[in-house]
Amino acid sequence: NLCPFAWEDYLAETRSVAAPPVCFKQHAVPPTNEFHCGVKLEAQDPRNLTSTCIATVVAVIGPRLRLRLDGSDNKNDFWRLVDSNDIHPIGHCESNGGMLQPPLGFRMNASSWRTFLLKTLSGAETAPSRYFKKEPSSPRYNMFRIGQKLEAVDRKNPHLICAATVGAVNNDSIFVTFDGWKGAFDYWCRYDSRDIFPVGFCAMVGHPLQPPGQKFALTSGSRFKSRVLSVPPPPPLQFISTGVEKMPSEIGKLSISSLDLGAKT
Ligand code: MLY
Repeated sequence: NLCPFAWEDYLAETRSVAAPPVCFKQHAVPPTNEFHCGVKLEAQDPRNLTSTCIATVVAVIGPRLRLRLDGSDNKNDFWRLVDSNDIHPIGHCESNGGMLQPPLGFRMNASSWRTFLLKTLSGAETAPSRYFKKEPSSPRYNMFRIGQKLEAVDRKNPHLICAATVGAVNNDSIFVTFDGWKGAFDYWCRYDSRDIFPVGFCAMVGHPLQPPGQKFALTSGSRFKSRVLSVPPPPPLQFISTGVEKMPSEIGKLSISSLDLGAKT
C-alpha cells in the first residue's frame, strides 16, 4: 500500500461520519505506556474469569500490552490496555483476600503450583503501581448509530486494530463490521467494550491501523465500494435484553447498515 490510510479522505469518499469519542469507554487523552517486556503483573485469566494469575508482558504497542500467563503456553497470549481493570500490580489479589491461581492449562502438575509461583516471582521485575492507569468511566448509555466509523480490535487477530463500521445497534450492544472484509471478522460487543476506539485513536497513540480490506462489492462510484448488503446475525443471547421491546424478526431490519453504502438510488 503506497499511500498511508487517511481517515479524513475515507470518511469523505464513503460519505460517512466517525462515531463521536463520547460514545466510547476510552480516555480522551490516551494513557501513556510505561510497561516494557519482561515485567510481571497480575491479570485475570481470560479463559477462567474467576482466576487471577501472574502474567508477563511479552510485547508493547501503544497503550496495549501483550500478556502471557506464567505457567501457560505461548498460544494463549492476550492483549490489555494499560488502563484495563483486568490488570493489577503483584500483591493486589492477596491484599484483597484472594489467592493467585494457576492459569487454565497450567503445564505442570497442580501440586507444583505453590513452588512454581515462588520460583516465577523470585527475582522477577514487577510492574510498579504507577504503570497501571485509571480505567475510563463508561458512557451512561449506548450512543452509537448505524453507519458510524470507528477503530476496532480484530478479535481473530487481536494484535490488529482496524477500520470498522457500526453495522447494527441492539440495546447495549453494537455489531462491529470490518470495512472491506466481507463479514468474516465481524462481532457483537457491548457499547462500553475496551476493544473499540474512536477514529484517530491509533494515530494518536502510535499504534498501526489496518486500513479497509479489498473485499468491496463491484459497483460504481467511490473507490471504496459499498459493502454487499448483508443482514448481521442476530445478537447472541447475552446481548439481547429480556424485554420484548424488540422481536427477533425485527433485529435484521434494525441491523441493515445502509449508511456505509453510498447506496444512492
Ligand atoms: N491473514 C488474515 C488476516 C486477516 C485480517 C482481517 N482483519 C484486518 C479484519 C487473512 O487474510 O485472513
